Amino acid sequence: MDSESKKKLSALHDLNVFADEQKGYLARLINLIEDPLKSMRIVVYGQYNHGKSSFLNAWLEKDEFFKVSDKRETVEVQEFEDTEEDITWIDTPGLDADKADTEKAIHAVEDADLLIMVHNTISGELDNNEVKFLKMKSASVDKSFLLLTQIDQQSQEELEQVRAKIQHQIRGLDMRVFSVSSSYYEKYRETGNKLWRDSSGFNELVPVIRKFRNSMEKNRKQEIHTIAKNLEDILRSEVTETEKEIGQIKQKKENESSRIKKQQTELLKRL
Ligand SMILES: Nc1nc2c(ncn2[C@@H]2O[C@H](COP(=O)(O)OP(=O)(O)OP(=O)(O)O)[C@@H](O)[C@H]2O)c(=O)[nH]1
Ligand SMILES: [Mg+2]
Repeated sequence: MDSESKKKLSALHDLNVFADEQKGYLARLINLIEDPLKSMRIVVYGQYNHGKSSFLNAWLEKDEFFKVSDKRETVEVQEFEDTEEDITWIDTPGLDADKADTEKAIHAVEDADLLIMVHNTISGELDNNEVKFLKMKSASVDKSFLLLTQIDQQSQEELEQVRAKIQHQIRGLDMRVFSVSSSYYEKYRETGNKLWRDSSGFNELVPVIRKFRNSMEKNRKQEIHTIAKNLEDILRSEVTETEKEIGQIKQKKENESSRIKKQQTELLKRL
C-alpha cells in the first residue's frame, strides 16, 4: 500500500464515525493491506487461568516459553513465531480480570487470522461475556473456534454434560469445538507413550490448523473484502444522514429568511 492510501485509510480513524469495534476492523484492514504475506496469526484468548499459556507450551513443545501459574499470570501479549510452519502464535492476558489486560487482549484479537477461545471445562458452561465475545467475533468473518481445556480433570460423563450445555449456548454460530488436555500432551512428551498424545485431543487439531494455514491467503482476501464493504456501508449511511441534516438546515434557513422578509414588508407598509 502506498503512503498516500495509508494516510487516507488512517484518516478514517479520526472521523468519529466508527465505533470502537469498527475501528478494530479498520486497523485489521490496514494491517492486511500493508503486509499481506506476513505469517498466519493465531491468537489464543479467553479468561484468566483457563490454560491458554499451558496449551501453547504443549502445542509448541516448549518448556515454559509462555509463563504458567495457578493464578492470574500473563499480563502482556506475547508472540512466538514458528518459522517452520509459518505461523505466529499469540498468547494474551486473561479477559475480565483487569481492564488494561482485557484491552491488550482485545487489541491482539483484532489482528488475528484464527482465533482460539480457551475455556476450562471444570468451570462449567461459558459465562455471558465469553458468549458475547464469541458472537461478536464470529459475526463478520468465520475464523474462530472454541478450545475446551483441562479435560483430564473430568470424567467422560461430566465432560459430555458441559459440552452439551456449551453447544446449546453457541447454537446458531456454526463454531467448531475441540477438547484438549495440555497435561496429557506434556505426559506424552515426557514418556513418549503415544496413548497420552491420543488422549490429549491434540491429534484432532493438527489438520484443522493446517487447513486454516493453507487457506489463509483466500481467507485474508475475503476478510479484506468483507471489512471494506462493511466500512463502506457505514460511511455511505453517514453521508446520507449528513445530507439529510444539510437539507434540514437549508430548509430552516429558507423558512427563517422568508419570515424576516415578511416582517420587513410589514414594517415598510407601516412607515
Ligand atoms: N490438569 C490440568 N491443568 C492445566 C491444564 N492446562 C492448564 N492447567 C493448569 O491451569 C493453571 C492455569 O494455566 P495457565 O496456562 O497459566 O492459564 P492462562 O489461561 O494462561 O492464565 P492467565 O495467563 O492468567 O490468563 C495452571 O496451574 C496450569 O498448570 C490441563 O490441561 N490440565
Ligand atoms: Mg497465560
